[in-house]
Amino acid sequence: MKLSTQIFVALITGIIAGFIINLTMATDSVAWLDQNVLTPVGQVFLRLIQFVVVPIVFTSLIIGLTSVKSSAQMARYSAKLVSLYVATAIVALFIGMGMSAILQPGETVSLAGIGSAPEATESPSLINWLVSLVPINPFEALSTANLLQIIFAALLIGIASNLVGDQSKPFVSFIQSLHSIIEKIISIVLRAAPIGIFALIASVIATQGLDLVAQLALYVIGLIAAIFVMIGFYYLALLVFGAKPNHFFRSFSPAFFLAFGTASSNATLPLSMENAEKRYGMPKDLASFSIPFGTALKRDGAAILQGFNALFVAQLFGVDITLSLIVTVFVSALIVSFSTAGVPGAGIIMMTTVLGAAGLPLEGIALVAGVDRLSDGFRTALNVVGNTSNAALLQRWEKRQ
Ligand code: DAS
Repeated sequence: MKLSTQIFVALITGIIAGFIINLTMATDSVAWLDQNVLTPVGQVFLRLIQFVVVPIVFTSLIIGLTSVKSSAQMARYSAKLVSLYVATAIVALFIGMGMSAILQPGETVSLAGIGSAPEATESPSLINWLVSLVPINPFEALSTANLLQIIFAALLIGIASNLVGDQSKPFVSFIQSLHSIIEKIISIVLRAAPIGIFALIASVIATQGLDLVAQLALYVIGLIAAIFVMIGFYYLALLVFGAKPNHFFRSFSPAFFLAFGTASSNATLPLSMENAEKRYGMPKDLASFSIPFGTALKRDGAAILQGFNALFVAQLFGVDITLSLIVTVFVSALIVSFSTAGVPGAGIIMMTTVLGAAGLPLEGIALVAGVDRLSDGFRTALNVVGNTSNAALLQRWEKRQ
Protein backbone atom coordinates (compact mmCIF):
# COMPACT_ATOMS: atom_id res chain seq x y z
CA MET A 1 0.00 0.00 0.00
CA LYS A 2 1.35 3.47 -0.94
CA LEU A 3 2.46 5.79 1.89
CA SER A 4 -0.29 8.33 1.07
CA THR A 5 -2.93 5.61 1.34
CA GLN A 6 -1.37 4.27 4.54
CA ILE A 7 -1.44 7.75 6.13
CA PHE A 8 -5.05 8.31 5.04
CA VAL A 9 -6.14 4.90 6.40
CA ALA A 10 -4.26 5.59 9.64
CA LEU A 11 -6.12 8.91 9.99
CA ILE A 12 -9.54 7.33 9.49
CA THR A 13 -8.86 4.35 11.77
CA GLY A 14 -7.34 6.68 14.38
CA ILE A 15 -10.48 8.83 14.43
CA ILE A 16 -12.73 5.75 14.69
CA ALA A 17 -10.57 4.24 17.43
CA GLY A 18 -10.61 7.55 19.27
CA PHE A 19 -14.41 7.65 19.23
CA ILE A 20 -14.68 4.00 20.38
CA ILE A 21 -12.26 4.62 23.26
CA ASN A 22 -14.04 7.84 24.24
CA LEU A 23 -17.51 6.28 24.13
CA THR A 24 -16.82 2.85 25.65
CA MET A 25 -14.07 3.32 28.25
CA ALA A 26 -14.14 4.94 31.68
CA THR A 27 -12.41 8.33 31.93
CA ASP A 28 -9.50 7.10 34.05
CA SER A 29 -8.92 4.15 31.68
CA VAL A 30 -8.90 6.58 28.75
CA ALA A 31 -6.41 8.77 30.62
CA TRP A 32 -4.19 5.74 31.40
CA LEU A 33 -4.27 4.52 27.77
CA ASP A 34 -3.54 7.99 26.45
CA GLN A 35 -0.68 8.76 28.84
CA ASN A 36 0.97 5.32 28.53
CA VAL A 37 0.37 4.40 24.91
CA LEU A 38 -1.13 6.95 22.52
CA THR A 39 0.71 10.11 23.55
CA PRO A 40 4.19 8.49 23.93
CA VAL A 41 3.90 6.77 20.52
CA GLY A 42 2.66 9.97 18.88
CA GLN A 43 5.33 12.13 20.51
CA VAL A 44 8.16 9.76 19.53
CA PHE A 45 7.02 9.93 15.91
CA LEU A 46 6.66 13.74 16.04
CA ARG A 47 10.17 14.08 17.51
CA LEU A 48 11.62 11.75 14.88
CA ILE A 49 10.30 13.82 11.97
CA GLN A 50 11.27 17.04 13.70
CA PHE A 51 14.78 15.57 14.11
CA VAL A 52 15.34 15.78 10.33
CA VAL A 53 13.82 19.24 9.73
CA VAL A 54 16.89 21.33 10.57
CA PRO A 55 19.44 19.25 8.61
CA ILE A 56 17.18 18.84 5.57
CA VAL A 57 16.45 22.57 5.43
CA PHE A 58 20.08 23.57 5.95
CA THR A 59 21.53 21.10 3.43
CA SER A 60 18.78 21.68 0.85
CA LEU A 61 19.28 25.43 0.92
CA ILE A 62 23.08 25.16 0.62
CA ILE A 63 22.70 22.72 -2.29
CA GLY A 64 19.98 24.89 -3.82
CA LEU A 65 22.08 28.04 -3.49
CA THR A 66 25.27 26.51 -4.85
CA SER A 67 23.43 24.99 -7.79
CA VAL A 68 21.49 28.08 -8.85
CA LYS A 69 23.05 30.28 -11.50
CA SER A 70 23.31 33.33 -9.27
CA SER A 71 22.23 34.72 -5.93
CA ALA A 72 20.26 37.25 -7.99
CA GLN A 73 18.00 34.28 -8.80
CA MET A 74 17.46 33.72 -5.06
CA ALA A 75 16.64 37.39 -4.58
CA ARG A 76 14.13 37.15 -7.44
CA TYR A 77 12.58 34.00 -5.95
CA SER A 78 12.28 35.71 -2.55
CA ALA A 79 10.70 38.90 -3.93
CA LYS A 80 8.16 36.95 -6.00
CA LEU A 81 7.33 34.57 -3.13
CA VAL A 82 6.84 37.36 -0.59
CA SER A 83 4.46 39.19 -2.94
CA LEU A 84 2.52 35.94 -3.51
CA TYR A 85 2.45 35.22 0.25
CA VAL A 86 1.09 38.67 1.16
CA ALA A 87 -1.53 38.66 -1.63
CA THR A 88 -2.85 35.21 -0.70
CA ALA A 89 -2.72 35.97 3.06
CA ILE A 90 -4.97 38.99 2.42
CA VAL A 91 -7.44 36.69 0.62
CA ALA A 92 -7.29 34.29 3.58
CA LEU A 93 -8.05 37.10 6.02
CA PHE A 94 -11.04 38.31 4.01
CA ILE A 95 -12.35 34.72 3.99
CA GLY A 96 -11.72 34.14 7.71
CA MET A 97 -13.12 37.46 8.93
CA GLY A 98 -15.97 37.35 6.42
CA MET A 99 -17.00 33.86 7.57
CA SER A 100 -17.03 34.98 11.22
CA ALA A 101 -19.05 38.11 10.39
CA ILE A 102 -21.61 36.08 8.41
CA LEU A 103 -22.03 33.08 10.77
CA GLN A 104 -21.74 35.12 14.01
CA PRO A 105 -20.47 32.11 16.07
CA GLY A 106 -20.00 34.31 19.13
CA GLU A 107 -23.75 34.88 19.38
CA THR A 108 -24.42 31.17 19.98
CA VAL A 109 -22.10 30.57 22.95
CA SER A 110 -22.74 31.47 26.59
CA LEU A 111 -20.03 33.19 28.58
CA ALA A 112 -20.47 30.59 31.34
CA GLY A 113 -17.72 28.38 29.95
CA ILE A 114 -15.05 31.05 30.24
CA GLY A 115 -11.93 29.92 32.13
CA SER A 116 -9.08 32.15 33.30
CA ALA A 117 -7.39 34.42 30.78
CA PRO A 118 -3.91 33.34 29.57
CA GLU A 119 -0.92 35.67 29.94
CA ALA A 120 -0.79 38.17 27.05
CA THR A 121 2.33 37.61 24.94
CA GLU A 122 4.06 40.80 23.92
CA SER A 123 4.27 40.77 20.13
CA PRO A 124 7.85 41.62 19.12
CA SER A 125 7.97 44.88 17.18
CA LEU A 126 8.67 44.43 13.48
CA ILE A 127 12.17 45.90 13.91
CA ASN A 128 13.05 43.48 16.74
CA TRP A 129 11.62 40.61 14.71
CA LEU A 130 13.81 41.53 11.73
CA VAL A 131 16.89 41.86 13.98
CA SER A 132 16.15 38.43 15.50
CA LEU A 133 16.44 36.85 12.04
CA VAL A 134 20.22 37.27 12.22
CA PRO A 135 21.71 34.39 14.25
CA ILE A 136 24.62 35.17 16.59
CA ASN A 137 26.33 32.08 15.21
CA PRO A 138 25.35 29.21 12.84
CA PHE A 139 25.02 26.82 15.80
CA GLU A 140 22.44 29.07 17.52
CA ALA A 141 20.25 28.86 14.41
CA LEU A 142 20.67 25.10 14.12
CA SER A 143 20.22 24.33 17.82
CA THR A 144 17.12 26.49 18.26
CA ALA A 145 15.54 25.15 15.04
CA ASN A 146 14.63 28.74 14.21
CA LEU A 147 13.80 28.21 10.52
CA LEU A 148 14.25 31.84 9.54
CA GLN A 149 17.68 31.99 11.20
CA ILE A 150 18.62 28.72 9.48
CA ILE A 151 17.55 30.17 6.14
CA PHE A 152 19.57 33.31 6.86
CA ALA A 153 22.67 31.28 7.83
CA ALA A 154 22.29 28.96 4.81
CA LEU A 155 21.85 31.96 2.46
CA LEU A 156 25.05 33.52 3.82
CA ILE A 157 27.04 30.28 3.61
CA GLY A 158 25.59 29.34 0.20
CA ILE A 159 26.31 32.72 -1.38
CA ALA A 160 29.83 32.78 0.13
CA SER A 161 30.42 29.23 -1.17
CA ASN A 162 29.51 30.47 -4.65
CA LEU A 163 31.93 33.37 -4.32
CA VAL A 164 34.95 31.33 -3.14
CA GLY A 165 34.47 28.93 -6.07
CA ASP A 166 36.63 25.75 -6.11
CA GLN A 167 37.75 26.10 -2.49
CA SER A 168 34.19 25.41 -1.34
CA LYS A 169 33.91 22.14 -3.33
CA PRO A 170 34.88 19.85 -0.38
CA PHE A 171 32.32 21.58 1.84
CA VAL A 172 29.56 21.40 -0.77
CA SER A 173 30.24 17.71 -1.46
CA PHE A 174 30.12 17.07 2.32
CA ILE A 175 26.75 18.84 2.43
CA GLN A 176 25.54 16.79 -0.54
CA SER A 177 26.48 13.50 1.14
CA LEU A 178 24.90 14.65 4.42
CA HIS A 179 21.75 15.58 2.45
CA SER A 180 21.54 12.07 0.95
CA ILE A 181 21.91 10.50 4.40
CA ILE A 182 19.16 12.75 5.81
CA GLU A 183 16.87 11.89 2.88
CA LYS A 184 17.39 8.19 3.64
CA ILE A 185 16.59 8.80 7.33
CA ILE A 186 13.38 10.59 6.26
CA SER A 187 12.28 7.64 4.14
CA ILE A 188 12.91 5.27 7.07
CA VAL A 189 11.11 7.51 9.59
CA LEU A 190 8.13 8.00 7.26
CA ARG A 191 7.53 4.24 7.29
CA ALA A 192 6.38 4.82 10.88
CA ALA A 193 4.04 7.64 9.79
CA PRO A 194 0.84 5.52 9.83
CA ILE A 195 1.51 4.37 13.41
CA GLY A 196 2.43 7.87 14.54
CA ILE A 197 -0.59 9.47 12.87
CA PHE A 198 -2.94 6.83 14.28
CA ALA A 199 -1.67 7.46 17.83
CA LEU A 200 -1.75 11.27 17.51
CA ILE A 201 -5.29 11.55 16.17
CA ALA A 202 -6.70 8.77 18.39
CA SER A 203 -5.26 10.57 21.42
CA VAL A 204 -7.07 13.82 20.51
CA ILE A 205 -10.45 12.19 19.86
CA ALA A 206 -10.26 9.76 22.79
CA THR A 207 -9.43 12.45 25.36
CA GLN A 208 -11.62 15.26 24.05
CA GLY A 209 -14.57 13.52 22.48
CA LEU A 210 -17.01 15.81 20.79
CA ASP A 211 -19.08 17.26 23.65
CA LEU A 212 -17.05 20.48 23.67
CA VAL A 213 -17.15 20.58 19.86
CA ALA A 214 -20.97 20.35 20.07
CA GLN A 215 -21.04 23.46 22.28
CA LEU A 216 -18.76 25.33 19.90
CA ALA A 217 -20.17 23.69 16.79
CA LEU A 218 -20.68 26.91 14.84
CA TYR A 219 -17.15 28.06 15.76
CA VAL A 220 -15.53 24.80 14.58
CA ILE A 221 -17.74 24.45 11.49
CA GLY A 222 -17.18 28.08 10.51
CA LEU A 223 -13.41 27.84 10.93
CA ILE A 224 -13.19 24.60 8.93
CA ALA A 225 -15.52 25.99 6.25
CA ALA A 226 -13.29 29.07 5.86
CA ILE A 227 -10.24 26.79 5.54
CA PHE A 228 -11.88 24.76 2.78
CA VAL A 229 -12.97 27.94 0.96
CA MET A 230 -9.29 29.01 0.98
CA ILE A 231 -8.22 25.60 -0.35
CA GLY A 232 -10.82 26.08 -3.11
CA PHE A 233 -9.27 29.49 -3.84
CA TYR A 234 -5.87 27.81 -4.31
CA TYR A 235 -7.40 25.19 -6.61
CA LEU A 236 -8.76 28.00 -8.81
CA ALA A 237 -5.49 29.98 -8.68
CA LEU A 238 -3.50 26.89 -9.76
CA LEU A 239 -6.06 26.25 -12.52
CA VAL A 240 -5.95 29.84 -13.80
CA PHE A 241 -2.14 29.88 -13.91
CA GLY A 242 -1.82 26.44 -15.50
CA ALA A 243 -0.22 24.71 -12.51
CA LYS A 244 -2.25 21.48 -12.96
CA PRO A 245 -4.36 21.53 -9.71
CA ASN A 246 -5.54 17.90 -9.94
CA HIS A 247 -1.95 16.69 -10.35
CA PHE A 248 -0.91 19.13 -7.60
CA PHE A 249 -3.39 17.90 -4.97
CA ARG A 250 -2.72 14.24 -5.85
CA SER A 251 1.05 14.79 -5.59
CA PHE A 252 1.01 16.58 -2.24
CA SER A 253 -1.78 14.55 -0.60
CA PRO A 254 0.66 12.60 1.64
CA ALA A 255 2.02 15.90 3.00
CA PHE A 256 -1.49 17.31 3.51
CA PHE A 257 -2.63 14.23 5.46
CA LEU A 258 0.57 14.26 7.51
CA ALA A 259 0.05 17.96 8.30
CA PHE A 260 -3.52 17.24 9.44
CA GLY A 261 -2.42 14.35 11.65
CA THR A 262 0.64 16.00 13.21
CA ALA A 263 -0.71 19.61 13.35
CA SER A 264 2.90 20.64 12.64
CA SER A 265 3.89 22.20 9.31
CA ASN A 266 7.55 22.10 10.36
CA ALA A 267 7.36 18.33 10.84
CA THR A 268 5.64 18.03 7.44
CA LEU A 269 8.40 19.91 5.62
CA PRO A 270 10.55 16.88 4.67
CA LEU A 271 7.57 15.11 3.12
CA SER A 272 6.43 18.33 1.40
CA MET A 273 9.83 18.57 -0.29
CA GLU A 274 9.86 14.88 -1.22
CA ASN A 275 6.36 15.21 -2.73
CA ALA A 276 7.40 18.38 -4.59
CA GLU A 277 10.40 16.82 -6.28
CA LYS A 278 9.41 13.19 -6.69
CA ARG A 279 5.61 13.40 -7.22
CA TYR A 280 4.81 16.87 -8.52
CA GLY A 281 8.05 17.28 -10.49
CA MET A 282 9.12 20.65 -9.11
CA PRO A 283 12.71 21.62 -10.07
CA LYS A 284 15.05 20.81 -7.13
CA ASP A 285 16.60 24.28 -6.89
CA LEU A 286 13.18 25.93 -6.78
CA ALA A 287 11.69 23.41 -4.31
CA SER A 288 14.67 23.41 -1.98
CA PHE A 289 14.41 27.19 -1.58
CA SER A 290 10.71 27.96 -1.74
CA ILE A 291 9.35 25.17 0.47
CA PRO A 292 11.60 25.81 3.51
CA PHE A 293 11.06 29.56 2.92
CA GLY A 294 7.29 29.02 2.95
CA THR A 295 7.46 26.72 5.95
CA ALA A 296 9.15 29.52 7.85
CA LEU A 297 6.76 32.26 6.72
CA LYS A 298 3.55 31.12 5.04
CA ARG A 299 0.58 30.19 7.26
CA ASP A 300 -2.85 30.95 5.76
CA GLY A 301 -4.43 28.68 8.40
CA ALA A 302 -3.07 30.94 11.10
CA ALA A 303 -4.34 34.06 9.26
CA ILE A 304 -7.85 32.58 9.02
CA LEU A 305 -7.78 31.45 12.67
CA GLN A 306 -6.73 34.85 14.02
CA GLY A 307 -9.19 36.85 11.91
CA PHE A 308 -12.10 34.48 12.55
CA ASN A 309 -11.36 34.13 16.27
CA ALA A 310 -10.97 37.86 16.97
CA LEU A 311 -14.43 38.62 15.60
CA PHE A 312 -15.80 35.59 17.51
CA VAL A 313 -14.44 37.03 20.78
CA ALA A 314 -15.84 40.49 19.96
CA GLN A 315 -19.28 38.95 19.32
CA LEU A 316 -19.02 36.85 22.49
CA PHE A 317 -18.31 39.85 24.73
CA GLY A 318 -20.61 42.23 22.86
CA VAL A 319 -17.74 44.50 21.73
CA ASP A 320 -18.72 46.90 18.93
CA ILE A 321 -17.15 45.76 15.68
CA THR A 322 -15.97 49.15 14.40
CA LEU A 323 -13.88 49.85 11.30
CA SER A 324 -10.80 50.52 13.46
CA LEU A 325 -11.25 47.15 15.21
CA ILE A 326 -11.51 45.40 11.85
CA VAL A 327 -8.39 47.13 10.50
CA THR A 328 -6.40 46.39 13.69
CA VAL A 329 -7.41 42.71 13.62
CA PHE A 330 -6.66 42.50 9.87
CA VAL A 331 -3.15 43.96 10.15
CA SER A 332 -2.14 42.14 13.36
CA ALA A 333 -3.50 38.81 12.05
CA LEU A 334 -1.55 39.33 8.79
CA ILE A 335 1.71 39.90 10.69
CA VAL A 336 0.99 37.02 13.12
CA SER A 337 0.39 34.64 10.21
CA PHE A 338 4.00 35.20 9.11
CA SER A 339 5.41 34.64 12.59
CA THR A 340 3.37 31.68 13.86
CA ALA A 341 5.58 28.68 14.59
CA GLY A 342 5.03 25.45 12.66
CA VAL A 343 4.28 23.37 15.73
CA PRO A 344 1.03 22.09 17.31
CA GLY A 345 -0.96 24.75 19.14
CA ALA A 346 1.13 27.70 17.93
CA GLY A 347 -1.96 29.48 16.68
CA ILE A 348 -3.63 29.61 20.06
CA ILE A 349 -0.51 31.12 21.66
CA MET A 350 -0.48 33.87 19.02
CA MET A 351 -4.16 34.68 19.74
CA THR A 352 -3.05 36.75 22.73
CA THR A 353 -1.10 39.00 20.34
CA VAL A 354 -4.04 39.73 18.03
CA LEU A 355 -6.63 40.04 20.80
CA GLY A 356 -4.24 42.23 22.80
CA ALA A 357 -3.61 44.48 19.78
CA ALA A 358 -7.37 44.85 19.20
CA GLY A 359 -8.10 45.41 22.91
CA LEU A 360 -10.33 42.32 23.05
CA PRO A 361 -10.64 40.21 26.25
CA LEU A 362 -8.18 37.29 26.36
CA GLU A 363 -10.71 35.19 28.28
CA GLY A 364 -12.19 34.05 24.95
CA ILE A 365 -9.05 31.97 24.36
CA ALA A 366 -9.81 29.75 27.36
CA LEU A 367 -13.13 28.85 25.73
CA VAL A 368 -11.75 27.82 22.32
CA ALA A 369 -8.57 26.15 23.69
CA GLY A 370 -10.49 22.86 24.08
CA VAL A 371 -11.28 22.57 20.37
CA ASP A 372 -8.01 24.05 19.15
CA ARG A 373 -6.24 20.76 18.44
CA LEU A 374 -9.06 19.63 16.13
CA SER A 375 -9.05 22.89 14.14
CA ASP A 376 -5.22 22.92 14.27
CA GLY A 377 -5.09 19.84 12.03
CA PHE A 378 -7.15 21.61 9.37
CA ARG A 379 -5.21 24.90 9.76
CA THR A 380 -1.88 23.13 9.41
CA ALA A 381 -3.03 21.26 6.31
CA LEU A 382 -4.02 24.64 4.81
CA ASN A 383 -0.63 26.08 5.82
CA VAL A 384 1.07 23.32 3.79
CA VAL A 385 -1.40 23.76 0.89
CA GLY A 386 -0.63 27.49 0.84
CA ASN A 387 3.13 27.02 1.06
CA THR A 388 3.26 24.42 -1.75
CA SER A 389 0.67 26.22 -3.92
CA ASN A 390 2.72 29.41 -3.88
CA ALA A 391 5.82 27.38 -4.76
CA ALA A 392 3.92 25.93 -7.74
CA LEU A 393 2.73 29.43 -8.73
CA LEU A 394 6.34 30.65 -8.53
CA GLN A 395 7.33 27.79 -10.82
CA ARG A 396 4.77 29.01 -13.37
CA TRP A 397 5.81 32.63 -12.85
CA GLU A 398 9.41 31.57 -13.57
CA LYS A 399 8.15 29.67 -16.63
CA ARG A 400 9.87 26.52 -15.28
CA GLN A 401 8.47 23.12 -16.35
N1 DAS B 1 0.07 24.10 14.03
C1 DAS B 1 0.61 25.27 13.32
C2 DAS B 1 1.48 24.78 12.16
O1 DAS B 1 2.11 23.76 12.30
C3 DAS B 1 -0.45 26.18 12.84
C4 DAS B 1 -1.27 26.80 13.97
O2 DAS B 1 -1.14 26.42 15.13
O3 DAS B 1 -2.05 27.72 13.65
O4 DAS B 1 1.55 25.46 11.10
